[in-house]
Amino acid sequence: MSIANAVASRLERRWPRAISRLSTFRRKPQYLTFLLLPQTRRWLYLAYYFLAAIWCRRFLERKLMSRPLVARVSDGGRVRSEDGYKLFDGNDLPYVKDAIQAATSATSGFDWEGLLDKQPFRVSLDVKDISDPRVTPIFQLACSDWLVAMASEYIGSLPVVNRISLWYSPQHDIYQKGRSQDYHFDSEDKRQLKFFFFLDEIDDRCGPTTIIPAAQSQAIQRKYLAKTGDGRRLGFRYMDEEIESILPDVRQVEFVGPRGTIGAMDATRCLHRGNRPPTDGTMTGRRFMLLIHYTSAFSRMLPVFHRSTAVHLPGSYSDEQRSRHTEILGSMTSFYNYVYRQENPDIFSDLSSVSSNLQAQIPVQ
Ligand SMILES: O=C(O)CCC(=O)C(=O)O
Ligand SMILES: [Fe+2]
Repeated sequence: MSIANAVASRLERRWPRAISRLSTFRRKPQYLTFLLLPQTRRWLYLAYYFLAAIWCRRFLERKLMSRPLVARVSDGGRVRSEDGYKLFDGNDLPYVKDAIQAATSATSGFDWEGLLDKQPFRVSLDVKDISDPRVTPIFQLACSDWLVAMASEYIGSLPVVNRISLWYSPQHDIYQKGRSQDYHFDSEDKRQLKFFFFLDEIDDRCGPTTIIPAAQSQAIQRKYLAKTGDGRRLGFRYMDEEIESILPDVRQVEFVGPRGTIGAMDATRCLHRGNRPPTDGTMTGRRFMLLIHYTSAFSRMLPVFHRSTAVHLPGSYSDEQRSRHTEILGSMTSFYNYVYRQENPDIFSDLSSVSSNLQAQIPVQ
């Protein structure tokens, strides 16, 4: 073995994640902000302003495009900055019922349990085939006025969809420390919103997503950092007892409710965890949700070039609606077309290790 190989394999054993990021960067340099920057709040801001500066015209356009939508968001209908989350009934909101129906019927008879050997407590199935008419109502929901308005108002400009997926967790009693079952922050963007649409009822015994409001979450991070020197990197896991000792009056909000309930959270600003069995062991049921995840168009997840692809949803739409589809879904589509599909195994494929393509999995009836 040459010296260079020996060094490379030693580095790989020591810092496997860092090395695979570097080798992915060599092949996909457009993802420099995603692959190379440390995952701290400060770097999320820097990545955002770096991409916004490079794309300053698009940045202004996206701010302007969001204005008329944002003007329609009522005070009671917005995600407040100090909360960073909102739990509400979606049953009467446009497109929600159709999307829920589409998600349920597209996956009826689907072998969820068959995917569970990879991650025993959660399977996620990406909804990514823009041309599949069975899931068009889900894409229409993702582009709908009320939802895009809510996300724009919170994120600060016309957002993009980062990912749409179906999350299925069986009735289980598995708790693995250090996973998303423990409190953590995510790091996709300085602000982001994940909308969970409940496909079944979720109660406090089926591992609901549990959130600490943004203002309290930030205080916990600051205090924890001051006390231990740890937790600057987003992704750090906080134990429940540590949180309760740092902030005895901490509020822990559970995303529970009947089918059609919507839970929205900013996973960067709110500590959150989920899918944890109750302490006495028995779960009352499975958890089944549709996730529509928005970030800004300048998040560290997005590339510096090849940023968007025109989206043609099946059906007839006005020019204005078509351009909305591309503004919102174009970067997700571009990612799946040009990056995810490439054969070389790399960091992008393990981002979605348990996800599978709906199209490939479900036979067309
Ligand atoms: O509810 C869960 O399973 C945790 C979710 C989570 O960590 C996330 O959506 O970022
Ligand atoms: Fe998370």
